[in-house]
Amino acid sequence: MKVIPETVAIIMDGNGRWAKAKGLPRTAGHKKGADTVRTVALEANRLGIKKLILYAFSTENWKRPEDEISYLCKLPGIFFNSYIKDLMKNNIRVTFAGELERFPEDTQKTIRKAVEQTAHNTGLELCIAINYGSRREMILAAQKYAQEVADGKRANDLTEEEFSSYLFIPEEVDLLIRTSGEERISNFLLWQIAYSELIFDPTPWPDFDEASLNEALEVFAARDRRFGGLK
Ligand code: V0D
Repeated sequence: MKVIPETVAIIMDGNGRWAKAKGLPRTAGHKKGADTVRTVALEANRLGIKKLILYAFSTENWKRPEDEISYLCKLPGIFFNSYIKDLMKNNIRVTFAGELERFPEDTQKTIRKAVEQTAHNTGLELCIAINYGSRREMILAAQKYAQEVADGKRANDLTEEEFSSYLFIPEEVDLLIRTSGEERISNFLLWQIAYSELIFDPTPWPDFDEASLNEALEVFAARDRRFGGLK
């Protein structure tokens, strides 16, 4: 049993609700939510977590009002201008998972630049899932595998481990946290959470902090992880 999980994923829910409760526009919730990304990434890095996967934008989010989408597309830039120094100083590496191509060219550029600038950092991997959907991820993996088979690859020996390598995110997730009280997975990491501990925290994402993360890690450490077998 790992006391500190290697891979932690978080569904960062509740930004809009947090803003509404304060009489602010939803975008204010997203901005505060981006500050929380920094806070939680620094704490995860300090604790020795290897990979933190954050669900920032789903394939469903394109249905939101245009002005909200346009603000969300600016957030990677706002985030990096504010925090690239902190990320470098703390040896944090940024990666992303999802289909970047649907974002505006300048948003894509900003994200690629952040990935490049932090590529040699050896601390926490901060993986931002944007325009990500788990079923879509599995379809793309199957298509890529099928293409390789069509090109002559042997097809009769696909293992779980090999299939994982075709996904955006190949790692098993040890702990999945969803903030703001909803108890659903919402098409996030369906393959990767096969043996995860799941924690639903009522705190809206903008109010989540170091203490909230440490509380979740305590619950994680206290649970039996039996993998469906004997201890
Ligand atoms: C809004 C709360 C950081 C959830 C967090 C494009 C939703 C703040 C990024 C980010 C978003 C993205 C890519 C990257 C580095 C940072 C981000 C989006 C939304 C949607 F390489 N926060 N953040 N991206 N929110």
